[in-house]
Amino acid sequence: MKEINVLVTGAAGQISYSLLPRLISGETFGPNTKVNLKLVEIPPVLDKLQGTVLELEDCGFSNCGSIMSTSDINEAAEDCDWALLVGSIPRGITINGKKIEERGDLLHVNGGIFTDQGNAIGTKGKEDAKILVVGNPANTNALIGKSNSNNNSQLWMAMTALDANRAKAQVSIKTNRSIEDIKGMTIWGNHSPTMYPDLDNASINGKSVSEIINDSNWIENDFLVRVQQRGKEIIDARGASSAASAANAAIDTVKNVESDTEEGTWFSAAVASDGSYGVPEGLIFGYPLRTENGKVEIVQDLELNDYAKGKIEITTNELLEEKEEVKDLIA
Ligand code: NAX
Repeated sequence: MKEINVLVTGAAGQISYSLLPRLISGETFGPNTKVNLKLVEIPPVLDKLQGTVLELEDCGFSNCGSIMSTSDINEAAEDCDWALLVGSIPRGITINGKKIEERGDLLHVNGGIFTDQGNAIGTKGKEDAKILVVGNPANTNALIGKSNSNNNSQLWMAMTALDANRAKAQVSIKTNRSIEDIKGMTIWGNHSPTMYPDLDNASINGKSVSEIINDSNWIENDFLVRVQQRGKEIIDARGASSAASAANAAIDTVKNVESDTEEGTWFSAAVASDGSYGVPEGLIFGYPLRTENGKVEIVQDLELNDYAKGKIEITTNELLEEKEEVKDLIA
């Protein structure tokens, strides 16, 4: 059996509770791959993490290899093939007597985590390691991590698959078509309320979803707002942020990167811009992506009308502002 090493931070958190079993069940990396888990938590939470480890053992999955729990990112990063960076500090927590509420403070507190993680993964991870940042603010955390990794052969991504899945779910309900029929859903830009879910370029049976729906009022005022605010809708209803659906989206992203993309479609994740679609180089930006011969590439030449370009400009500007706020953390 092939073996791979998967690092997961925030391993005792609620997303990881849904995520970890699916990494070792054979579903994500296939039935012929043994998965060694390298689980990272902050020291006060290591005991709680042990409870999760006991449960993982009790699942008895035959694809489960070794399980390491540690608070040392350097130890965990050794030879990792994948790093799923879920851990982060939530808004509202008090650190050194200061309540972390402002976006700038949150960017700094979490950004600080990603300097060390980026450095550890860049120096100790495999040369072709893939990194998916889930912890918010995901795009800017990935920007900090990638720059501190000092390693251009690894692939850094931030997760927008949950937003794409949310967009597909709304389209499926609206059009009464199954999720599998909806192809090429792009989330442009930041994983934040400025993201732009693109129905012009998404399709059902080769026809544009926005043409099928043919109701710009619904698209602009219901659909867009619902997808952009879905995280809040879930927190209001559940009293906690999305967990099962976030874990599912992380699994989707790993699968999308691990196998070549079928013809006529693409998937969504944020990667470092190479200047495509006029986005400043280096920003970690939500794009349409395809995996071809094991390599992830940005889909080129999608048509964008003025409305879409305006939305993309807003989300680009937000990412530039975030970058400016953490410039001291970027290597
Ligand atoms: P939880 O608070 O349940 O878990 C986070 C865990 O991270 C905690 O156990 C904490 O101890 C740990 N942690 C904090 N600092 C760490 C560090 N330096 N190293 C390792 N672990 C550390 O949050 P959960 O609901 O699991 O959400 C995790 C993150 O995902 C949050 O930032 C959340 O905002 C983000 N999300 C991102 C989504 C996306 O689509 N990109 C959607 C879901 C989710 O909101």
